[in-house]
Amino acid sequence: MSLTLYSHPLASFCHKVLIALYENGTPFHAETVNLGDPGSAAAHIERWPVGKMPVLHDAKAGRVIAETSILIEYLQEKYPGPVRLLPEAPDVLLETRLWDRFFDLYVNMPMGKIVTDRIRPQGQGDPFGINEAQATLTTAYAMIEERMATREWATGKDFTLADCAAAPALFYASIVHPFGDSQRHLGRYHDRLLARPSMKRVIAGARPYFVIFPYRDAMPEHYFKDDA
Ligand SMILES: N[C@@H](CCC(=O)N[C@@H](CS)C(=O)NCC(=O)O)C(=O)O
Repeated sequence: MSLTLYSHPLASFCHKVLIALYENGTPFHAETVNLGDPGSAAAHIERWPVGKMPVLHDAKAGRVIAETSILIEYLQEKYPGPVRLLPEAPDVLLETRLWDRFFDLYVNMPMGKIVTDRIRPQGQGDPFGINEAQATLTTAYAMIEERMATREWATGKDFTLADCAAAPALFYASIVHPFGDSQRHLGRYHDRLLARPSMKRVIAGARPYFVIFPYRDAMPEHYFKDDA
């Protein structure tokens, strides 16, 4: 098998790429990176010195590819499947890239800030940064609510890279910063993302690790069950 994905089953950015791989039935081998283990962390830094996950190794091409959006574009280019995640039409492609950036930067990142603040050493939390992250999520939710009033997926009728980014970002964000009761379009979009078979498969792989999720106490109980 040519492709190895170095990732962690709980990590939202890893989920984004797993969704892309599952959507197209792309064969790959998953290797778990444990940044808490010095050996595993050192090996990962060797692959990609900034230490972020996921990273893809393509043995056939003899190269390492990092950054989720680039990685999904690489998969489409080199290992295409039935689901075209980066649309062909230039205007839709631009829209897809914009909303991919949006979900990464204004949903996934602030969500991650809130989650990781909980596991900082005692007295070293960042309340100012957390307030900023909460405010960013509030703004992002309002924008998604408006957008999803007229769309099935983030850029229209087709599932794209932007939805790969949205699914894990909104899954965890909805736990740490719940949607407003009136945000029905956002809620329904989230439901559609969770019902997507690729996302169901990602959740099934993450489920055994939910017990170590820092906001485990805020996670709806049904996520711990097989049919979630
Ligand atoms: N911009 C990066 C973000 C990747 C990222 O932040 N991954 C998280 C896991 S969800 C990570 O590696 N965290 C470990 C760390 O920051 O030490 C991408 O799209 O690949």
